Amino acid sequence: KKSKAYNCWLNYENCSVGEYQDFCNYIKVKSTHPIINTAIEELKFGLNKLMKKEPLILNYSPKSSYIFVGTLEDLKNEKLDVQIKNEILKEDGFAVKIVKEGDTDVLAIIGQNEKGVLYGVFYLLRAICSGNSLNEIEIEDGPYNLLRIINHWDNLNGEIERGYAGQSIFFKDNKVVEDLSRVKDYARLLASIGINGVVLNNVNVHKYETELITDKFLPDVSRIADVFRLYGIKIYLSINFAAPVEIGDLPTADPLDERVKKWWKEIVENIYRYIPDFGGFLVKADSEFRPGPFTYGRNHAEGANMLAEALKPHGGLVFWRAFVYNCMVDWRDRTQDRAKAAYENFKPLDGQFMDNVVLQIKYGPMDFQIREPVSPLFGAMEKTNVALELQITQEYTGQQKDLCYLPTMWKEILDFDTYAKGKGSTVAKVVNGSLFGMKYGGIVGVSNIGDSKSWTGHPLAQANLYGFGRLAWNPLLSPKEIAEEWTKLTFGHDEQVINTIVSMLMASRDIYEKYTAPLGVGWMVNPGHHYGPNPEGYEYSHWGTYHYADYKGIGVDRTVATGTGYTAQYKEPIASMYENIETCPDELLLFFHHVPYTHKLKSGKTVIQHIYDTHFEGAEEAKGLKEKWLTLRGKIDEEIFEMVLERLEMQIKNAIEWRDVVNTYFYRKTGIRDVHNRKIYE
Ligand code: GCW
Repeated sequence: KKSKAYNCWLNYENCSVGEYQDFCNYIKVKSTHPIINTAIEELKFGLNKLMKKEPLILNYSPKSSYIFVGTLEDLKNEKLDVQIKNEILKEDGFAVKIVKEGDTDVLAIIGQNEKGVLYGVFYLLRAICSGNSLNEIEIEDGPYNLLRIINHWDNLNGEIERGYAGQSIFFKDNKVVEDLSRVKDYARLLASIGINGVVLNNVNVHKYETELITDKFLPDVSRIADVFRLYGIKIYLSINFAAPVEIGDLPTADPLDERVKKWWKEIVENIYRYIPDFGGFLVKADSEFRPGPFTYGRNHAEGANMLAEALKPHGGLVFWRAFVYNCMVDWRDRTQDRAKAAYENFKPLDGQFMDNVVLQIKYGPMDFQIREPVSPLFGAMEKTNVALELQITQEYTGQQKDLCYLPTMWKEILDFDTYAKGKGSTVAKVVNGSLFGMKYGGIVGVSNIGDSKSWTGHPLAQANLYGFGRLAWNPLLSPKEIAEEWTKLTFGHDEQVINTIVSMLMASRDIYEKYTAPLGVGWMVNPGHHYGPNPEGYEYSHWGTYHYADYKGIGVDRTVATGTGYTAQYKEPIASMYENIETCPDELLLFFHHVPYTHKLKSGKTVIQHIYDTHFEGAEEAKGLKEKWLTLRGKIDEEIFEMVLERLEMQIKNAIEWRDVVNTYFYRKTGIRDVHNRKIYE
């Protein structure tokens, strides 16, 4: 039996059809398109749960009110006076309107295409379950981003790199799983939040995974594609750049070699025989020991374009990752700065990528830390399609043991002004292609799901997947309204439940940041698995991730004046804001500057006192999360309650560990006491 946690925000349990009742007895639909069938199936399922009665599906107009479901095209044969203005004209858009047919009121769900219809259905169900009144139901809505994609770091043996919620739902024992019913349930969840693409396998493409693009696996991969297709989701595969050598019989994978080009063309043609709407490839090249064009003295545009050429005739895309840096740095060499790498590698190539290449850029210049500045590459690539890569899985943000609601962070990133074309050049506008008039753009998130009961391990981490989809659809939404929406859909309408959970979610990122990483310092984690404190875990390593704490000071000088010069990668006035210690925001101070512990922050506190205070506060606030949660006992599903409680307890332990390790570390470094004389181990 599936637990309640399994149904996530699609449980339709805590609400009723209310004032929508009159419309809900009949559904009229004429199209038999597979995705419209899915939309009808979902509408029927949802309404049945809400009304405790199945609506009737008709292909003609009944005498009483009904719901009409169809595309703009389908509408042409109807006598419904639906006035549509703008938004719906966007690909995947939809409108919901209340219109008349003679004397009959009709609730019309109209999609720009079939996917739009499906999104319109999910919108209606969401609106009903959020308790939105009929007066407010009318909408014309279209996605802000064309590409709304989830990346899975799943391996064929079932393991998930950086997965904290069980094993892969796609793969097991080096095969695609037989029973794909869970994949269908996943597709439902994704479609309900507007996701339209999924990369099935890890960007680190190992031995077996290299063969996913061959006859050996394609029959099974296409079974997965069949499931997703019904929900309007395209599948993509991560590829191994050295595949022509590793699984072909070529002596080289040089992207300019004719044999290599031909090899990839044939591979691609074969894929499209199995999967006619295949999305394309995701590539991690020349990064963390993965092969790439550098081996052959070629640049990344040459590498990406070779694949793009093979995919182009079929309408496929290449997502090419910008996560390219030297991971064999000598820590003694202070001129080296990992933060500069993506920009240095890709900025010179702007304008050289084919128009079906999308450069996939991690949000920050380092690697998914709880606090980083936004990558200066956004806004710097003016002639290249770009996508923003976010990490929904909580590698560095608590690993789904600690609560960390990420939309608050993501919103800051999306709102960040690059000034690429003057004020208002936000990351949101860069990545949806509108700022520079690019053809493709979007938002990509690394998945946080696995085969655990609740999908996400921590049931409240479902809010991150939900929030990711909602922001990819519409970056103008606020993290708070997303949290409220998710909480209502998941837990119902009890005011206390909503207020408590929303306040926990909204505070969680700050709390996590407080007890882990002060002032923009990252990487004080245990090497390898990346959970728990280890202030010097990466300090003398080759990965290029340092904070340079000594007894006098801490932070990385990335200024032009005296440091690595990273700040120059930003446009003005951002470059100067970070360069100048007076204007650099406190929360990123140590990312940009090396300062003595007695340096006064804008808050008036010294750096050392800030470190102590935030660590004591963070650990207390972690305890507070549990206190809050305890007030909900009996008000929400018992099993979910216990699952969350168990994790909040782990979080408290973790927070205390962080507090004491970090405080002691800096006390020993500085010999400076906490002004409040709290317990710091010596
Ligand atoms: O953050 C690092 C992770 C790796 C990951 C890599 C990447 C998939 O620790 O596990 O590899 O980033 O994004 O390629």
